[in-house]
Amino acid sequence: MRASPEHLASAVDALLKQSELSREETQRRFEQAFDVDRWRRLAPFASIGSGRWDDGEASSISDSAADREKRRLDEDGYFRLPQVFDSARIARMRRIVEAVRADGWPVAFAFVFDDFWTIARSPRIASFLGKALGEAYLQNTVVWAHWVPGERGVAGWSPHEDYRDVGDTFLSVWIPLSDATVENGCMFLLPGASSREISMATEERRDLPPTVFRRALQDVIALPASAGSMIGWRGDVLHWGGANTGGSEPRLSLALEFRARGAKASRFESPLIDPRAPLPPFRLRLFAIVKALREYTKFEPMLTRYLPLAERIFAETAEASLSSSNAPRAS
Ligand SMILES: O=C(O)CCC(=O)C(=O)O
Repeated sequence: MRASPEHLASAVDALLKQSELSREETQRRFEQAFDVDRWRRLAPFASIGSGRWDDGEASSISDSAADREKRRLDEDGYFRLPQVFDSARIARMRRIVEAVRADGWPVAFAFVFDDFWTIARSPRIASFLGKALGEAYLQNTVVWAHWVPGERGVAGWSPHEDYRDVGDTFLSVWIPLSDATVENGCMFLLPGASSREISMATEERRDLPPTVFRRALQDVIALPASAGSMIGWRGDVLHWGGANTGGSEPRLSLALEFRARGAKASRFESPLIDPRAPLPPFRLRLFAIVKALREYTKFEPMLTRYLPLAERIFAETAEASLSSSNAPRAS
């Protein structure tokens, strides 16, 4: 006899529930999460709260590449900038992610370290983001780090849009810390009008006309990107992390989001932070990490085991999201 999809789904839910951290483990990790010195010992080569946020021109985007990619963003809703970041910096960030993972944390906890907040603050990156969103742009506090194991069949996040109807007031930025290839699950997207058509049909659970379906398949863009590149997309572009087709290297990456100043941001994005101001305080970093963790079990069900921990940290740090000094409030 074959199990029905409903049976399988509830069996998976039960297994995920069983894999939740024990109360003792949750308590231990809760205490460790707030122990800044412990994080520093975990990655002694990285800083937390160094107060230094301008890393000069440790990133490079030529004027011609910036112009070309701005045009692509305007026409197709995405951009791809190869080899933007200094390789030593990317290697250090990769080591942070590895250390965090080896210590049993979801890799997004790498965002307790300064590097993950300074990476998009160099003058070159700021200039590109300014072109894309207007000079006075802000960062929201939706951040994430990805580790897609180097095993056939494992995939990144399933197809989704980040925010619909936000036009050019929103930009997602995605930075690979290891080479993201077609074999190990690089990003894919569907640019332009096809994106909207497919998303609407999926949401309304309606069939797609075969012509639309075929055209969409042909329109898909693969975005292989070597470590230290920077790619990104507008809020209404359908995108997803590909499936590993046999690559043995894990795919490591991080994601940040930016907003035009004055844009109406969602509650989830709040608080917005000013990338020209000092780096977010430690508690706000923890808040951002667990805010995302609570939400992203929909893409990474294995995170469910950390939910009780995320809820406790979220409750403990919620006040940090209100008192963030440089935060213009989201509506
Ligand atoms: O890295 C992935 O698999 C998905 C990333 C993504 O979709 C996002 O950051 O919005």
